[in-house]
Amino acid sequence: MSGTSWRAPGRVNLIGEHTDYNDGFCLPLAIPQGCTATLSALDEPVLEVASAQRGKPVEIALADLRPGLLGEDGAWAGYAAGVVWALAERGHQLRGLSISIDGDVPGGAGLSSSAALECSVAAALNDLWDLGLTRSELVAVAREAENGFVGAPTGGMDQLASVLGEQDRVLLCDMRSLSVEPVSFDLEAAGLTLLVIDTKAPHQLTDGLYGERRSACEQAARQLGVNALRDVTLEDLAEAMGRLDDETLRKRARHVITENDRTLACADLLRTGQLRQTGPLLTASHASMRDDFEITVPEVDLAVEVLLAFGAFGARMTGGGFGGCVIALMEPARARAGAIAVEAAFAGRDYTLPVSFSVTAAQGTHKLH
Ligand code: GAF
Repeated sequence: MSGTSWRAPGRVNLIGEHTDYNDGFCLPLAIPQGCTATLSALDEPVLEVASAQRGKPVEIALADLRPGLLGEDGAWAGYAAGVVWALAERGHQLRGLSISIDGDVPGGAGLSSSAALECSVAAALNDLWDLGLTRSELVAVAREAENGFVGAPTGGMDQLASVLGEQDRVLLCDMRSLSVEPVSFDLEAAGLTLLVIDTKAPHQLTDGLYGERRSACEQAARQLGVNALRDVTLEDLAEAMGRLDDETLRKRARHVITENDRTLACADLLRTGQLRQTGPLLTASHASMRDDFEITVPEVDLAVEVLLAFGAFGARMTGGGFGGCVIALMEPARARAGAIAVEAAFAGRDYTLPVSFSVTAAQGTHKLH
């Protein structure tokens, strides 16, 4: 049976959190961890999804494919099935299909295991069915799977990073125009490590908290009379704060407005090779997520605090929040000691032990064979 195999990466977001659905800016990098999707045609009009990390494969009659079809047990397969559904919604003719996935992005850690899955399947299907979709269309299809089929109201950064990622580059993403500028991020040349601590505090984007933050931002934009919070700049911050009638809305909006500014400032530093100097912006981003956007948890705050005490130039939570991973920009010689210190601090509080590793900026979605 002839088939095709594509690999799509997870991502770390260097800075620019919860800005994507506000039409703002973010600065993600694709990471070496990812998902491989191997697809082949089936004669029967069914979709089979199997995963090396899961038990029983899921089988769906193509005629039945619709959001809400998969129960809790099969929910993991929804990210793959959702891509097939999104293509049908765009008018593509469905054919019998077997999808086999194998991934090494830790799930629920805020590193976009779901986008890696969606993007690997979208790219492989584009190839298998010879659909001729552009990379931007792949991003859109993967995002439609997540928003329309899985039902997670996410903003599109993750799929953009997974498809367009480049080695030793971060992507400055303008989430209004969806334009992407690759910016140099050569950690080795700068003598730095990007340490990731998976705090193991679980995060879930389909639960209400992410959607709640998104609604608050939309409400703040409406009160300010702008299309999206992207339209409020740092110069307008004080005036905007005065016009919002509620303290929670003021905090949510302040995070997004200042975060957009920090993201652009970070890209400016990287363009001139000042990688180390981005540290204070990362740490300020964390404080804003903790105090204004209120999406951090004690495990994440503790990891940031310990890493800064161990010489990190900057540290912050990455991803949607309410748990997940912390990143820290460090000298390689200090990273190991920092990771051990975080473990010790977690043990002292009876938290689940974290897992640490370093990442570099890796290639985006590509064909394996
Ligand atoms: C999650 C979402 F999927 C992204 O769209 C983005 O909003 C991110 O959280 C927060 O920056 O990864």
